[in-house]
Amino acid sequence: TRQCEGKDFQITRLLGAFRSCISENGHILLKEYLSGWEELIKFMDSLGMVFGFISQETTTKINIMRGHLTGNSDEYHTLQSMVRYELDRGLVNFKELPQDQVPSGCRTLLRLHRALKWLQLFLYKLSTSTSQDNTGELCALAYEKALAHHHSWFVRQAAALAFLAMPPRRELLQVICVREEEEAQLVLSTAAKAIVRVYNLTQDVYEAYGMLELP
Ligand code: 1PW
Repeated sequence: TRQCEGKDFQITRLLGAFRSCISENGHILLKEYLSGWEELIKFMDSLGMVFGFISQETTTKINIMRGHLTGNSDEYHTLQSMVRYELDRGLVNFKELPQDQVPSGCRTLLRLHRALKWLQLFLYKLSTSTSQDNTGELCALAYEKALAHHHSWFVRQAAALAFLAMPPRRELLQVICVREEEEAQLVLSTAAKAIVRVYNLTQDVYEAYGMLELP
């Protein structure tokens, strides 16, 4: 069994990161946002090899963002400052990019943002689920609703395979480090609510700048 300490995935850490990534004036702090994603990677990795591809793809996106943050920590301090910076410099990539160029922060974060909707729906479904529910099915439903239409056929097949191999609910709750049913419901719905706030604030920014469809 898992120890639920130290380097293992902890949902409280995920919650902490997605809570603290909202600044007082409602801006999204990128460093905290990315640390939430890093915790999520640990979650996916503890679900086994079949999540390897999804986890790898996510890591690639996080590394692109880290690259931007490293060179220009002021410009990439918040989502809002990043959008302003990349727009001012013409760095957003409103058109398809040549393979050898580093994708923009706006374009890369949009991928993570869309995936966050999936996670949020999944956590919500899990919070209202019972011992009879199949976690893979819940995950697949959330994916179909939130994310599948943004993905290629190939990626959708890989996702479908991963869902088939999702651990049963009891085991999954252990991965999340909750033992009691009531605790599980509370922790999961709290996390889903925290993520929905981050999602909505981010969505507003992308919408305001007409950037919801960056290629
Ligand atoms: C069980 C918990 C589920 C929570 C998962 C949240 C992570 C979701 C990441 C999805 C990644 C799927 C594979 C990636 C495919 C890429 O094609 C896609 N990337 C993302 C992050 O959606 C689009 O990137 P691209 O190809 O336009 O550069």
